[in-house]
Amino acid sequence: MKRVITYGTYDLLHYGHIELLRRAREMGDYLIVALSTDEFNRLKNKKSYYDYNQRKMMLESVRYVDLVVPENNWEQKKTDIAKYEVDTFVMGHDWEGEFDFLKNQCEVIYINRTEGISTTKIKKELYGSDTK
Ligand code: C2G
Repeated sequence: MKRVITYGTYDLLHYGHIELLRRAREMGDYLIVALSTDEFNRLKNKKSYYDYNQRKMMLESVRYVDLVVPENNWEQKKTDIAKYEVDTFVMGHDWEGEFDFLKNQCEVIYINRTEGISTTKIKKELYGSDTK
């Protein structure tokens, strides 16, 4: 059973997120998403439209996702990989290189983001303001 993990805020769930989840899931047999809590979002200087429970419920309804766990801080990745017996860590290429320190524990893969879509873009086009 090959276990894959990925991390993120996943606010205003869109097809770019789904594409990442689909490709991550296809790398193994089981996909864990460590979902940024509202508190951690503040640390990331991100404000999500939906709160953690709403974002969690939406991710749990995605066929590619097997388990959603909270992402509370930057430091938990090493322990998560051990705790969930992860074989592969996947992130969009906007994070290229940032998590190479995990390579001694598991495979680290950065995959291309889906162009033309982002939560920030949706907010800007919907609300017009320069939101984060
Ligand atoms: N993503 C993508 N294509 C897009 C938008 C996002 O592939 N058009 C990917 C990102 O690269 C990321 C995942 O979807 O791998 C989740 O995106 P965010 O919710 O923006 O995640 P982020 O805030 O970057 O959180 O500890 C890591 C952080 O929690 C990552």
